[in-house]
Amino acid sequence: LGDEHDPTAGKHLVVVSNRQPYRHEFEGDDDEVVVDRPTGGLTAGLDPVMQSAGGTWVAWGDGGADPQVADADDCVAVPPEDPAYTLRRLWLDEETVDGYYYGYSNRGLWPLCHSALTKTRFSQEYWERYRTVNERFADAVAEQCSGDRPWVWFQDYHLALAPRHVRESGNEDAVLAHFWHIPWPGPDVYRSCPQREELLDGLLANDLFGVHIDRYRENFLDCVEEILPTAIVDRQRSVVHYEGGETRVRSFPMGVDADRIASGATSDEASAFWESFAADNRLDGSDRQVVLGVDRLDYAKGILERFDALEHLWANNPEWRGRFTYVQKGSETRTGIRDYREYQSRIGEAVDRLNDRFGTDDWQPVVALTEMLSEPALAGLYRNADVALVSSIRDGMNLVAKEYVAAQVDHDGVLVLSRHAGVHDDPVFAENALTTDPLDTCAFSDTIRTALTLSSADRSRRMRRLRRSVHENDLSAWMDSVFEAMEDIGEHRAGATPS
Ligand code: GDG
Repeated sequence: LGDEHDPTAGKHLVVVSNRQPYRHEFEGDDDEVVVDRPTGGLTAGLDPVMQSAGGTWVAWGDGGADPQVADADDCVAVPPEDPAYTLRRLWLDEETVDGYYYGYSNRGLWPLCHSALTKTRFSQEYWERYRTVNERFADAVAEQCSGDRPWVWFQDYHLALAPRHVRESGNEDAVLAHFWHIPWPGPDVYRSCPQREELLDGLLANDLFGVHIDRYRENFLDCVEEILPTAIVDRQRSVVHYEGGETRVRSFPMGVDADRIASGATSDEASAFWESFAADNRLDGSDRQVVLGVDRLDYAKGILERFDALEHLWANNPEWRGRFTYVQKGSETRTGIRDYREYQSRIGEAVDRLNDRFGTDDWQPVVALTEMLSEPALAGLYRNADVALVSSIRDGMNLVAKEYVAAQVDHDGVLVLSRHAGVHDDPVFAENALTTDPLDTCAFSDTIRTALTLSSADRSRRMRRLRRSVHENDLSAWMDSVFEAMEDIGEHRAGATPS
């Protein structure tokens, strides 16, 4: 956080998220407890804040299906070697996880918010589970709320109902904030949700509701206006008055830990990873370029559309065969859901198809990398990629785009960016990345060719502007702006009701 003022100082902070920052597992014959550390993004960024502020992090114990783990204490002090805050775990059985996580959250809300209505399933059973889990989260939060005006910060779409329960369990004074990491759709899409009123009712118990960009903020206000007749929307202040409360709706474009990524990119581990990867895939010692995609294998990321564009490029421009290799770093995700299993197997088929169709004795067009990489290894991959493709059909922000930029310490890479990723709403990205529409195969393929032929001066000019912006608007600046908004709400409330 900023040097001069730390808004979290002296606050009792409760962070609530589906995933936990530290995962405790039993290993070996003597059941030694091994602790997984937070990696990347929000969890790694918030962990030091929690370590200095103290407080509690409430999360799903993930691993609770294992009876050994389920017997573990609900609360554990973390980090293990120097305990600074409490991790409160909720143990969820398999049926609950199926309904709350795979069901309502990821077959209902995820496709709804990504406007993928044909993939959206809402069942009464999913909804019941989602409600119950949200109540359990809220109870755990309420137990942890102490002191004067505690701060509670909810993360994401798994927890839309919890704020209302926390508010109603005697926490009128708590400052409740929520950050929604995925898009918020317009009313035309949102009204397809059978529980459209209940979800908004839950979220409007927050004092602050944050999304990545103004477009989602406007969509949210449009939905409230259409769906909750008793809510009053003040467009000028971007505030909703509802059920006696006031919710400020704000956009906070999330950033990445740019310094950490840049130092990862120049580390020995990054070079060692890259050297061996390049040697294994015949990328070293040649002028063959590298085009990279890094994604969870999710239909919202437009990965199949990317393969269509690559196939179009190599089919129609044979002179480009052998001149670049496409590396797909992909992590399996949500494999408990059929749509995901099918999507992931279609990606495998596309990789084989392109390699069979265009591959030669000394060139493999597509390299699929499925292992989870360490942060420095990933940064090494980003640094050495001449072009990165981000082709989301819809995406809340897309941190991969920002990480690629942060790792470009040599300023010679080009970012090809879908106009449908939240990050594209940032004018610096819109102007300095090459914009593409993943659904327009022909144009997408042309944009990839343009990226591969951009002059070195143009690459450098664009990348320098992007890097400046990614450093100025990094993860800690993002957290600062959320905490400052919470502080303002707390002060406003203190002024209104002196304690
Ligand atoms: C949601 C929203 C929003 C991937 N492979 C490895 C690895 N990763 C990391 C990347 C990046 C993260 O996964 C993916 O983040 P994204 O932002 O691209 O996407 P989602 O997972 O869908 O995240 C999204 C985000 O929330 C934040 O609000 O931007 O729109 O959908 O950080 O680095 N990390 C490591 N090894 C890998 O192999 N270490």
